[in-house]
Amino acid sequence: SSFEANYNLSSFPRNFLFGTASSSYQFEGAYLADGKGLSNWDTFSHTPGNIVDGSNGDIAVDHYHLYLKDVELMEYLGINTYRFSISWARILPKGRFGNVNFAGIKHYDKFINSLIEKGIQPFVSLTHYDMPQELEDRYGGWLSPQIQKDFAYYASICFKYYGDRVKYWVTINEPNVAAIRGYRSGIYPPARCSASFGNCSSGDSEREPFIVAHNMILSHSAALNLYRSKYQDKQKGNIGIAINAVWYEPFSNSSHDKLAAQRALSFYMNWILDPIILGHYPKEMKDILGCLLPEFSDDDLKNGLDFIGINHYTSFYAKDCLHSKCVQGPGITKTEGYYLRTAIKNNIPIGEPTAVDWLYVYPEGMEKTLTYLKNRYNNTPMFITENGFGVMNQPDSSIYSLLNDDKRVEYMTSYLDALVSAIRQGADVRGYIAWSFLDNFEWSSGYTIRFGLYHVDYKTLKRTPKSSAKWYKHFLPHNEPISLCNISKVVIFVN
Ligand code: PNW
Repeated sequence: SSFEANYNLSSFPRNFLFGTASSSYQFEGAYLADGKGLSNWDTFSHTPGNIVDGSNGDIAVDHYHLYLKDVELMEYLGINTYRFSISWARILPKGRFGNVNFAGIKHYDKFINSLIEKGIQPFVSLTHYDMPQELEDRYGGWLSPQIQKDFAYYASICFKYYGDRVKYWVTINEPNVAAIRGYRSGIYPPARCSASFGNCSSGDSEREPFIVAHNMILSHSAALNLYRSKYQDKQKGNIGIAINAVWYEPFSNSSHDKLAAQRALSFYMNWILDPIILGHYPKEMKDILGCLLPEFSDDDLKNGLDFIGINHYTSFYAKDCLHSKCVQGPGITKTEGYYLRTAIKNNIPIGEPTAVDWLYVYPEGMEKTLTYLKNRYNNTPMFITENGFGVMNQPDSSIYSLLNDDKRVEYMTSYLDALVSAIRQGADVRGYIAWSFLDNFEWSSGYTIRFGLYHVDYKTLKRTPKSSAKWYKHFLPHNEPISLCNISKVVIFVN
């Protein structure tokens, strides 16, 4: 059953950004090249047992070396924005405890210029799950308030060298996912958790995610304050954060399940956005967690953000576990907000299941997330910073079936349709960025899951457009080069 789109290009606002996304560790490879320091993900993926197929991002899709070819593929697509992240350890191999690595500075400088020359706006995250390993070793990374100083220092270097050309900054990618997976379930570095929550016993799953998220929120704030006070007037860019947004439907019409769905949204998405935009943690969290939740002092948060980046893929049901008894399982503790997350109701999944265990196709979730955020945050400008569809790379998957990704096209069409519905209801959405540009290193799943619009042959690193790349190209307008008039100077590095 193929999906009929109720939209076309004219359904989107003028100057709407359309792009594809990536991240440094998942794409770059070159993990020791040109003075780069080790990152937490280098350490983690080099530790046996952490990645399902035993792989790592040492080479990944070698985007570090192949970036000029990749920009040609972007030009073919006709995207007008490209989202990527800077590798912190490439810029500051030892954080603020060592020197700036000018080879790293130069690399992104050249990359940004090559995008601008093709009319593609760089949409840049400062960290996408990665940080110099040095900061983990010295003081425990995000667990320590010291990280705020490191992050602000790193941000200032990026603003200084790239801010003349980068008009969209994301401080931190998915603080909620990084906190939960790094410190509750322990499936991402630094792999900390309590034994009852995961496969480790090094941490405290009930406390650490909240400490870490708190330091991330304060780090966002520190970088943002710096940008506002020293750079924004001159550079005229926008700065925001990208959260992972799962939509939650109440499991039933009962008021308890409706409240459970509210808690689920608050314990995941509003956890990060409420403090930044409204100045305090969600009430549901304070009521349940009490003093487990750190507190802000009066002048910690004041400037908020310019836009909300939304990484949205999927939806679940939330079932109450506060008043009703739930069978022991993930999600139902105090720490997690006393709700059971399930995709199945009366044997029927919330949407079509996919090869990715957390991904169900439920386009309504896109529309509902956007209208919910519009209402909660006074229609702050929003970008979909990620949305995409993954398939399993079976050992016997034929290249034919991987290239003919009609399911991905159907997924994107239906989610764009839902996005247009939200715009028609007044949501201020300014861009849509698909995850992902190329197949890449999918974290703990290694290379077993493919999210790309382009197929990558991991032996030859050859990129081939899938049906989805051709469909996206066909849909997008012909690209106009960005006028260089507004850019103070295009720095071409002589080092
Ligand atoms: C994102 N969920 O993470 C990441 O930002 C990307 O780096 C990653 O490759 C991509 O999704 C695909 O997995 C997610 O629970 C984390 O719905 C959690 C969820 C979705 C995406």
